[in-house]
Amino acid sequence: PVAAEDQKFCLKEVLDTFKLCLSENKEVYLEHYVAGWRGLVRFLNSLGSVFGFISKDAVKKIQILVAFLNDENGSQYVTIQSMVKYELENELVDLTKCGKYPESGCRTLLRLHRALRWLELFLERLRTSTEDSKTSVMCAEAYNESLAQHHIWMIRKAANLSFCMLPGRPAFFEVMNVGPPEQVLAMLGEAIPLISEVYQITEALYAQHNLLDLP
Ligand code: 1Q0
Repeated sequence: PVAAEDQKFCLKEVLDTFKLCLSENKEVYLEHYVAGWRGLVRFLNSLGSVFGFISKDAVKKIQILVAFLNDENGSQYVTIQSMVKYELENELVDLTKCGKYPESGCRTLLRLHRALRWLELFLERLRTSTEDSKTSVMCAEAYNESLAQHHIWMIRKAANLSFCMLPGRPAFFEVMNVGPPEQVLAMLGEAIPLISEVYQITEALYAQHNLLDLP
């Protein structure tokens, strides 16, 4: 059998997964959130092994969250909201410095949450780009505006180096596997507001509970 990470990427599938993330009362389902990231990792893997250090970290974080979901307390992890409530009430989060819970659901999800902001910024640049725009520049700008602020110098350096290896815009659109560029742009127009809403809801939740700087 082919591992999920090796299946051919299709942007539409990832979009559909992020659509499933939001419940009626605007809670975020962890299962679908994680599935969305799995799809993105699949895309990243199809771009080549230079991005291996990025996808490895993402996979590790996905696995930590999936383990919580499959654990006996899995029902507490159905939504990000219930996870935050459960972990805080049971003091399962290191709030100020690393201690007993270096891999809490809250701190692990925060890393992916910050990366989601990068994704939103990057996709917005892609959507408004022109034929001669450089994916590497768009990616670096989005990164430096968001995720980079949370990374140590060495990671920033490695990340910015790897961006130079991104395929150009036409090849990039090709890998998305959506169809001609017009369709890619339309799909992005649909995806970005969704991703943005999931981001905003999580951001507000984390801000409300003072969790935006978890070590
Ligand atoms: C397309 C190029 C992808 C560029 C991804 C930008 C993010 C760069 C991040 C590089 C850092 C990775 C190394 C590990 C960092 C960790 O130290 C850090 C913090 O965790 P911790 O435990 O040390 O406190 N981890 C993170 O910040 C998490 C980073 C997760 C990044 C997940 C990126 C998944 C990539 C997806 C590709 C999407 C392509 C978009 C186009 C598709 C259209 C929908």
